[in-house]
Amino acid sequence: MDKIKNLERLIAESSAITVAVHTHPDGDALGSGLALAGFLRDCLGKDAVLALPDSQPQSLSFLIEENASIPVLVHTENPVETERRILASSLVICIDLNAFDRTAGLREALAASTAPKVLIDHHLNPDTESFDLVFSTIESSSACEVLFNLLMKTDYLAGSASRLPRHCINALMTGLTTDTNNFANSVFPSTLEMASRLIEAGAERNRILNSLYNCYRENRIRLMGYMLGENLTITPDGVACMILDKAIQERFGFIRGEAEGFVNMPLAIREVRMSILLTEDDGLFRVSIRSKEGTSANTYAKEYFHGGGHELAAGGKLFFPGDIPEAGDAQAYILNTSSKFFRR
Ligand SMILES: [Mn+2]
Repeated sequence: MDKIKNLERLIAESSAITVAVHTHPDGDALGSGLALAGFLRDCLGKDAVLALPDSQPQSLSFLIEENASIPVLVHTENPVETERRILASSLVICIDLNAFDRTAGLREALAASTAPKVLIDHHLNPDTESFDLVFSTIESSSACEVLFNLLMKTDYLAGSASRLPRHCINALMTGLTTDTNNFANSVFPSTLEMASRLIEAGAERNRILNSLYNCYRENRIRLMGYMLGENLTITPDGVACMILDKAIQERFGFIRGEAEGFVNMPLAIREVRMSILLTEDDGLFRVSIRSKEGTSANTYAKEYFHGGGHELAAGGKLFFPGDIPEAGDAQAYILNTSSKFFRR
């Protein structure tokens, strides 16, 4: 049976549907999750909710506010109700993640659910075993793009983006914009075609850009200046490294998500081949890695940071004690592992 028809049948047979996304939700996770839940509710009349492992960063609160008609359950705030809802759903759709592992507190309930499970994603190595139906396109800018192409093929939309409610159109445009770093990375012909069709259908791009990029707290810009001006180091191999430790976080009143995008900036330096941002958490650093064509951020993340991701954009973790004795040894670890990495 045609996969789209299969998805439409699963949706038609379900009343309570839960859409789930990855932990520390970004613009693509929230945008695709809200657009899908919105489509299911407003276009198909389903009882659809969005389940988040934890809440969104402040900079994306505008998306939740603009989609206020969609019920959102946050596991860290309301674990019992969130898990109960997942277990009571007759269909579960995971979007913008490749495995249950990426959903932190939602993981157990997702794995325990006996409902049919659908995956819609663009990450490498989807865990196809855990799902009944998988729509995974690696050659795609974002989960929003994979979702958009699916939605366009449904009987309800029949190729017409303008039949989507405005809040869905804006949510899709938001994820498309953030996952491509405002159309700088991972842009395929289909990406620009989607953008064009969304704008034609009424996407409010100027307002979205303003909400995304011109509404930060002053702290973020001061912190950015400090990280690039004082903290940045560059190894002889062309690996740029910034370490946002607890002391710096305190000094700048840092809140989670506020360093979004910092890791891309050192790539602007000609000699830099790869850029790494370490953000200290309890007993570990969250590691974000970006690379230029010819260097695999994904391989480096896999080999040294228990992580992975896309070829030029990946992430992982660095534990202490464990990978390094203490937080202060992070810099030496980067120097060591990156020089090994480039001398293989
Ligand atoms: Mn994504």
